[in-house]
This record gives sequence, C-alpha cells and structure tokens, in this order.
Amino acid sequence: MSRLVVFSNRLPLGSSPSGGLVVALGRTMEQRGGVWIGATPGKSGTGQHTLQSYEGASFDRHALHLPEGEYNDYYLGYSNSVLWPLFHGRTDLLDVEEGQLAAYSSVNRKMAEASVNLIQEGDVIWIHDYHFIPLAAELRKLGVNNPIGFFLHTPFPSSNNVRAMSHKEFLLDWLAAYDLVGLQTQRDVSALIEVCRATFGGQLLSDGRIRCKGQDIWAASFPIGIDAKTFRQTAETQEMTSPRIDPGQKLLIGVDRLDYSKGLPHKFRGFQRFLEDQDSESERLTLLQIASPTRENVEAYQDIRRQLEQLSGEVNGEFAELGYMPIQYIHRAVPRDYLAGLYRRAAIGLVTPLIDGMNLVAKEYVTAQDSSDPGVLILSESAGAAEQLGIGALTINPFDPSSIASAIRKAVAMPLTERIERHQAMWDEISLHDVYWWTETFLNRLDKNASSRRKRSRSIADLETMLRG
Ligand code: ADQ
Repeated sequence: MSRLVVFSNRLPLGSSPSGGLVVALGRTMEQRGGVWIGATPGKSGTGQHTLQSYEGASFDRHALHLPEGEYNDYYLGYSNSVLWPLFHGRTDLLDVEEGQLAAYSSVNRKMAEASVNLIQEGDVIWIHDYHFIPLAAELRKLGVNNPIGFFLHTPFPSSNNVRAMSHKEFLLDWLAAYDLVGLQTQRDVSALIEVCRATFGGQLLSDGRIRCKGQDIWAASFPIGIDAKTFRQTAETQEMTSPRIDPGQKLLIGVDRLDYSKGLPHKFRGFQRFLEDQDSESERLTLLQIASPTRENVEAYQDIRRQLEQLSGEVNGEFAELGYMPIQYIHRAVPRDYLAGLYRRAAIGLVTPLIDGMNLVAKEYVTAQDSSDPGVLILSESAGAAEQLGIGALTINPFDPSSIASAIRKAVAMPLTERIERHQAMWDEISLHDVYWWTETFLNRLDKNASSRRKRSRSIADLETMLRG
C-alpha cells in the first residue's frame, strides 16, 4: 500500500476535534498511518517557513508555522471571508480586501516548498478543502509527479456565485493540476460542470473529464462517511450521567459549529413556531443545542453568536416554566463519547443547514440510535447528506419555520414501526458508505486516473519522438 500524504489547514493536535474534516480524516489516518501536514499561526519572525513535527500519534504530523499577519490574510481573510461565503452562496458576506489573494497564493507556494522534500516516489498525495486549492499546481511546478487528489468538503459554488470571484480563471488552473477532484454530492459535480460550461466555455468529454480552455478536470462525487461501527458502539456503551438532563425529558438535539451556514437561527425560529402552535396539555420538549465556537475573529461569526443568544433568550423568556427550559444552549465543544450518548438519548435530531457540503452530524445522530427504539432525523433538504438520507429522514426547508415545526410534530407522533423502518434504511446507507469506503473509493479512483495521465503523457512523448525521428 502506498504511503498517504495528507494536507489540510487544520492538524489534529487537540483531544476532541469539532470539525467534520478532522473527525473524518483522523479515523482514516489512525487506521492507515502516513503523513499529515497542516498550517498554524505563530512562531513569526524567522521567515523560514519550515515544517515543525509533532510526536504522539500513530501517523506523522507536521505544521507549517506562519507569521500571524500572513496566516490571518490567508485563513481568516481569503479562505474564510471570501471562499467560504462564496462556496456557501453567501456573496452578501464577501469581505474582499487587497492582499488576501496574494497571501493565499503565497501560503500555498510556501507550503509546497516546505513539504516537497518530505514527498517520496510512490507516495499518494491527498489535499483537503478550500484553503489549499492551489497546492497541487504549486507542487507540480516543483516537479512532483505523484498522484495528487483533492477533496472539497464544502459545496461547489454555482456559476452565479463564481461570477463574484475575482480572478476566477485561477480556479480552473488550480483544479486542472489534480488527478482527481472529489466532491461530496452529484449536485456538486453538476455545479462544477455548469461552472466550466457557463464561465469557461468548457464541455464534458465522453470519459467523464471536463475540458475547459485546453485543460482537463477529473471530478466525481464521493459522499464522506463516518466510522459508523465504532461510533455506534460508543453510543451503546456510553452511560448518560448528565445531571443537567431529567431522564423523563423528551430531547431534540442540535450539534453544530457556530457557523452561519448551519441555519441555527432558523432552527430556533422553527422550534419557536412549534412551541407557539402547541397546546398547553402537550408533552414538553427541550431543544439541546450544542454549538462549538469557530472563526470568532471573523465579523460574520460574531453576528451569528449575538443573534443566537438573543433568540434563545427570547424563546426561553416566552415559554419557560418552573422546572422547564425549552432551549438549552451550550456554546462549547463537548467530548465525542459524551456526544454519542447525548445523540442516543435524544428523540429527535434536528439538522437545519441552509447549505452544507455533507453534514456528519446527521449521520452521527442516526448511527447512535437504539435500532429497536430509534429517534427521528429531521434534515434540511439543502444538506449534502439529504442525497443519501432522504430515504429515512423527515426533510425540511430550513427557510420556512412552519416546515420545521410540522416536521417536529410529525416526529413526535411517529409510530414505532415507522421509526424503525426509516432508521433501518438510513443505517444501511451509513454503514455501507462509511469513512473507510470513502477513503478506499477515492484513493482507488485517484490511482486509476494518475495511471491514465501517465500513460497519456508517455504516448504523447513517444509520438513526439517518432515525429522528430
Ligand atoms: P463541518 O462544517 O465542521 O464540516 P459537520 O459535517 O457537521 O460540519 O461536522 C462537524 C463535526 O464536528 C461532527 O463530527 C460533530 O460531531 C463535531 N462537532 C460539532 N460541534 C461540536 C461540539 N460542540 N462538540 C463536539 N463536537 C462537535 C465540513 C463541511 C461539512 C462536511 C464535513 C466533512 O462543512 O459539510 O460534512 O466538513 O466533509
């Protein structure tokens, strides 16, 4: 098996990850070993841009330390104030500042220069997410001929959104340097084809490549999964000892990074509508919302935090009674084991992103359920996960509070047989297409594409020699 070299902005250095990419890849790397390279702010001053290694994991970890200012322009700036909103259809939140694109490009170049000596012949390189889209092109410039794959964890933007991007032609050059561009869903693959067609005048070839301005992009969907069997066992063995939760209390659970794409205010408004419509005799439901802090230095994230605090106060002010608090809002990360137990304890999983690449929380919630008495998943039709879990979830339009409220009513009233049937359909899908399936399928396809690229370049070289001779 080839050695895997993974790049992502974040490295798993803490004890309890609360981001989808690190959670998913962490399982793969623990199983398979290899090298994981990330970026981090600090250690400014030297200007050396060398990698620092970290001990203590079953795989090698290295970080590129960047001076704080440069890191901010690349990470908070271009990555999270331009690409993230753009890829999530929020062009209204674009905060374009001069110098950010230059910092983004130069961090990618420095990452390539700092890591090129670590790469050995036979390694397979897998680059993750929007922070490092140009990295393959930079590595190629340094002569790296290894298979290089890319996986985008976010949605692929529509051609309308790409229009708002300065220097959009770069996107094409960046993507064409990969042997394989992996996207979460079929919807994303269609978006990429449409962007190439509408923005760059490209076309789909019969072998699946997209040809744009003389360059080829190989793209396909690989819906990311979770380590389903392990997570299920964790949920089964996890004892719920939280003193905060009354065992008789019926829970709806929400677990999200505190990000504007996750539709948290919409979730609270939907729950508020449900409470408004409920008669006074009905069973009391509590929404337990765990929202981990994220990108707090970006203004749009400060706004969403304020909005949520205000909304939860408003709903609790209106509907709380002695001994009953409708929304329990916890603004921090919690350990994954504990999270598994909480999911299992909750009668409803409430997942309401306005748009989301996949959404692993939806898969974790279903996985943690007791299959003989499972809870109900309410899932936004705009999450990538809806492509796979639409068979068993109650799908909602997160922009419409009454859609969320009526799904909650339906979930509460759902008979056991229907809950079991729906859960089984989703579990079959999640356990079949787990994180190991995702890694294997992606890497097999990458291997095939890289071999065919090499074959094509060999034939071209042979042809040139023949013509010269
Ligand atoms: P995220 O936007 O981070 O991921 P998601 O897929 O929901 O979103 O993953 C979040 C992960 O963090 C889950 O494993 C969840 O359990 C964990 N988490 C969230 N809040 C937590 C908290 N308060 N405490 C502890 N753990 C918490 C990005 C994309 C997604 C895509 C993933 C993987 O935006 O669309 O599904 O990558 O590709």
